[in-house]
Amino acid sequence: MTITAPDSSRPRIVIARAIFPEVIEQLAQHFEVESNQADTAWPQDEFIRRLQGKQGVLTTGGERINVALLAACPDLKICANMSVGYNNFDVPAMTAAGVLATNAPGVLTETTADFGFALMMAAARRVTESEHYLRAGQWHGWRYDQFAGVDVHGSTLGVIGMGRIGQGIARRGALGFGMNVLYHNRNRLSATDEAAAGNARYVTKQELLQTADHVVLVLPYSAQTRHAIGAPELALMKPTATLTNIGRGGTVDDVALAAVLRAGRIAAAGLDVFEGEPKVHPDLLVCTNVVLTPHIASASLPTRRAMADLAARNLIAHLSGSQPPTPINPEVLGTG
Ligand code: 8YV
Repeated sequence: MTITAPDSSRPRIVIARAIFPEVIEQLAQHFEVESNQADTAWPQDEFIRRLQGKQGVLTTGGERINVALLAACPDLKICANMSVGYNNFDVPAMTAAGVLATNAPGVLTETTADFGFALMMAAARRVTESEHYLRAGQWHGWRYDQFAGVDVHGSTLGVIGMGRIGQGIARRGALGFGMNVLYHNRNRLSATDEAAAGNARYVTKQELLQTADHVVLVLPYSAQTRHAIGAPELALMKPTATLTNIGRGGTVDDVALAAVLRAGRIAAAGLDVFEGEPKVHPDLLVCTNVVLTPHIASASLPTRRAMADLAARNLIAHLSGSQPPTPINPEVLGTG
């Protein structure tokens, strides 16, 4: 839908998915806006067609910006992701084409860390499994070991992927639940950041997997992190441990995970992201000891609004020649 009468002097942008009407109104004050408020997923060829002749696009994290799209859309100057993850962007190709990539870091950290903690606790204490049992009318009385789970307080938390969100989870664990915090990351944090993250201790991935009672993954997806947790890694975990993933689908081998869950080789898992989502592997769907949520870790209304606002600020700044707040490839700035 076109929001305003076309005015060829204003930059033209596409909003790839439904977002807050107030944010669209704000963007329409600056741009000719074509917006997918119907929210039906555009196939890639239609997405490309709609981006032709446009200078900007607001993406939500799922739309692919690749070499073919960039070649077909030479007017494009900026792709603003309304997400912190940006594995939907081919950043080197965007840089080569002089197209700015921006994401939405910071504004979703605490909300996403809250959810990671909730998912971990739900897995450890069997919250959804026991609720399904109750709703199915199967609850006929108390029993000493009914839905007995594993403790969170005082246990060892292992965070793999210690960016802002990972550090937020570590803080929650240490300060709120007296957890001993281990982490593994591409780079070791500074001593100050380790102290702020609950005196987190940097360990190898192997030590973390062997020692942690609750492993939480907050990894971005890349060729390097694909199946970072597969059968060999799962085999290292304690039989009483839980695994929670709020990073990206594909960092865990879902088939291998379903196999260890079914076998009771680990206690439970909590997954907000999946390989090939929104499809979820059928082996996971039949496991009772996994909590499954539809990629909602950042989904509080104020946070989603802040993410959309930040994407809009990036579009407005870049297309009006000012400094965008959160560039991914700042080397593009000043070259056009
Ligand atoms: C988004 C996310 O909602 O920011 C991210 O990286 O995973 C979520 O907060 C998601 O990317 C939307 O596709």
